Amino acid sequence: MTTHTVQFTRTSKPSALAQPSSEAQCWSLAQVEALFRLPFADLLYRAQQIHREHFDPNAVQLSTLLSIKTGGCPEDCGYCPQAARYDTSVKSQALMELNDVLEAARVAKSAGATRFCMGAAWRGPKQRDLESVLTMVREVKALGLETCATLGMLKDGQAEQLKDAGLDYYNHNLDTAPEFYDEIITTRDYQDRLDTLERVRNADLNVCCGGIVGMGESLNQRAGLVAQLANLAPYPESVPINLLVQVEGTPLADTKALDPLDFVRTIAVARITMPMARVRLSAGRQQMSEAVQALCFLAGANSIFYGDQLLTTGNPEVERDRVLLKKLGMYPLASKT
Ligand code: SAM
Ligand code: DTB
Ligand code: SF4
Repeated sequence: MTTHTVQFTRTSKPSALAQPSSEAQCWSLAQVEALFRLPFADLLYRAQQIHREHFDPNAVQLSTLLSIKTGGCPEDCGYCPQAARYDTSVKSQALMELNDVLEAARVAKSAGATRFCMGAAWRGPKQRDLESVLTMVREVKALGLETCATLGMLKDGQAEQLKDAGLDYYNHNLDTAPEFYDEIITTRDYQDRLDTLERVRNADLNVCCGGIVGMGESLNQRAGLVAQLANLAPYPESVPINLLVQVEGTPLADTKALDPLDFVRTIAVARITMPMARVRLSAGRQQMSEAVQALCFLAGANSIFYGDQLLTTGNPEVERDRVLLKKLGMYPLASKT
């Protein structure tokens, strides 16, 4: 009989982000890959145990997204419908007016979201644009919502300005493993992403950082992404795991679809390697059956994007999600205000 053994010990090694290395913990790629190769039931059992040690397994955190500036992006991320260079159906839209953002935030809050995430299709924010976003952050926060922003790469001092305005989380994804990265994006490198994450961490903002699976990466590369995330020191508070949304006109539109069970495995491995993080079942839910989503919750996902729209693509309707959560006996995490 074949036995599958996985060492759950974490060995000491310096981390990617500057941290006191003696304290830093590290997952080896082999350890993470071994988790992916566990029998499905053993993997989910392990993930469940860890999940239940740290969280109410029936509570799910709800974040609503709003694209505050859409399309026309100069970057070449191969998955993204907002890159100017790809011919997609996305219509560009300049930075939204404050009042329209606040109206969307009010709707999100009254639907039950606790966090509002504002996304902009920028390489990074110009100071003038950042100032408009700072006002949005202040006012969304004043509505009693947690605030999150994803604006691209940050320069020195910008994370501090966001923190001072009341931002709770900054989302910036590693997207994939370093070894696969160059096949997806060439206009910024992996180190640029790590640098922005370091700025976010140093400004005492919560880090929201995850990636996309189903882009044609190998199992080893999927493990490489999770190892990178888990070895950030400390690992992110929030980890969005996105399933590629295949959008016509993008280079990745015709990628072979990932086996849904491999997506569930990715959630489970993220849960095991980052026990206290909120692991978000992110993009790709509209294409996913309820049964697969239920498996993701069993695997340790405890957050979703909630609202009919992601940034430019669809998400399950609010009412459908309410029904799903009720069917599963799950409930939204309550707002703190
Ligand atoms: N422009 C900023 C940036 O790239 O940092 C912020 C917005 S960008 C759209 C945020 C994240 O959305 C990307 O890093 C990627 O992980 C995710 N994303 C974009 N298009 C996607 C797609 N088609 N499927 C799944 N995730 C996607
Ligand atoms: C994240 O990890 N996923 C979200 C959010 N962070 C910004 C974005 C998903 C975008 C899916 C494609 C779209 O709607 O444009
Ligand atoms: Fe631009 Fe962000 Fe899309 Fe990349 S993911 S093309 S940076 S909007």
